[in-house]
Amino acid sequence: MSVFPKDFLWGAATASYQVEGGFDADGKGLSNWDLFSHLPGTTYQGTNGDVAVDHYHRFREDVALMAELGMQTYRFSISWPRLLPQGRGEVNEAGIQFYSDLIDELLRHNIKPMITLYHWDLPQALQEEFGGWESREIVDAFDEYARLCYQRFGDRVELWSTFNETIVFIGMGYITGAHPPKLTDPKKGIQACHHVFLANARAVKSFREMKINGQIGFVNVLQPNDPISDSPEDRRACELAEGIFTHWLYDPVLKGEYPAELLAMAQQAFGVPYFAPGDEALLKGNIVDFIGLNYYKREMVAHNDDVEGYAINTSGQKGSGRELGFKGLFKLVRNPNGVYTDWDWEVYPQGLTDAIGRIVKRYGNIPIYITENGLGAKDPIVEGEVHDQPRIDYLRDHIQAIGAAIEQGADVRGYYPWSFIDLLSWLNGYQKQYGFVYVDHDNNLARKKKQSFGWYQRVIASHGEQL
Ligand code: BGP
Repeated sequence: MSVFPKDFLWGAATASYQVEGGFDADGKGLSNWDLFSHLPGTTYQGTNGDVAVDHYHRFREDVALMAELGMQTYRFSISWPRLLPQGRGEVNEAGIQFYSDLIDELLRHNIKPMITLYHWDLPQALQEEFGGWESREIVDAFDEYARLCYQRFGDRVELWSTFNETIVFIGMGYITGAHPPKLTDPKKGIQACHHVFLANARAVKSFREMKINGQIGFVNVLQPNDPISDSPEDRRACELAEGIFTHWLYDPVLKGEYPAELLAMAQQAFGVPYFAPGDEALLKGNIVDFIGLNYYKREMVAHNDDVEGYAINTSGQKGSGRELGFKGLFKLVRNPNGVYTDWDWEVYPQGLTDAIGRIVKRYGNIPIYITENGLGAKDPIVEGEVHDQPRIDYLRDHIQAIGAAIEQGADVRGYYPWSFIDLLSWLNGYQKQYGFVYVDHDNNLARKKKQSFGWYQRVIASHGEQL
């Protein structure tokens, strides 16, 4: 008998900027990514999402493929500037219509939508007006946008999440500078992150005030960190990494407060986060209903007296990146016994079971959705067929790891592999493929089912028994 609960949902995920295209279609405003990706040297070979895989114009064909795959749920994000070209104020009805049609099409095929409100494409107008996440004004603007979405789609959509992976858009936007707004300013980053938590809390509050019939959650990176040795220095470094990468991002949305020791460290070193009157109560009073976990890899951690900075492998040439280090705090190091992808990500399914266990231990038995998980690879085409056996192996092992977590008592309610279709990888172009569906960029973006498509179809049909 299947270890997956009867109403466990099988799905897949995407995000607006990575699939939609139509960057200026039908009144859409520009996002921060529409500009950033056109700056020289920011993305792999200058790739961008202007056209992406044209899901904006082909969503009916894509939903038909989702239905054929047997998907029971689909996680996608809404492009904020498609609905509100200036970030607030005037509504673009054509943008509303697109998502409304997409939702109807999904429901017609019995596919439950899961909406992500913010998957990194900020209206550029708000970046220019007040510095985007750096300003407290963003909290009102986000709430206005969230309310608009609840009002227009809340009658048909039950599963919502406010943010995707705050550590990435804040960490890379404000600390490493690899995402917009391209800053390396931890002080601004920590305060911007605080505004994200406030915006989340306000949007959760509005969701409840408007009595939307559903659940609202927050999606985080799930990255288990393990010390490279048993030495007290490495263990301490690992605790710090776990604190910064995990507790800093999860505590405010699941406990309504920051981890105390780290909060004191940040306020001493940078004088932030600054709390205005009411912030504490807002965070405390608006805990999310579920947590979404995006799992790709674990990291090994060592104490660090020398390394500062890092280099990202965006080419898929093994070993071309350099692991992240914060001098005096910790560094990420390669596991000598580890198996790595071509982008130098460790493949470690056991880490998913372990990390879910750690979440349950710290936050209790909260509802969990695995909102992303997948293998980025260059899939070979052999005699016209897209062969992606390594992806099948990766997903099978991770589904088993979820099964193990469920057997240990975790309340995991659904699985959304990344991604439904090959799409734009933010910094790695179209060469880093994740999908069940291949897109032929040399043939009018024609869709083609991969080997993994038939495999996942059987997984869903057997409710996870036929792996
Ligand atoms: C997550 C993002 C996704 C997706 C995925 C794969 O961090 O939420 O949007 O891009 O990672 O990452 P990448 O495309 O860098 O391989």
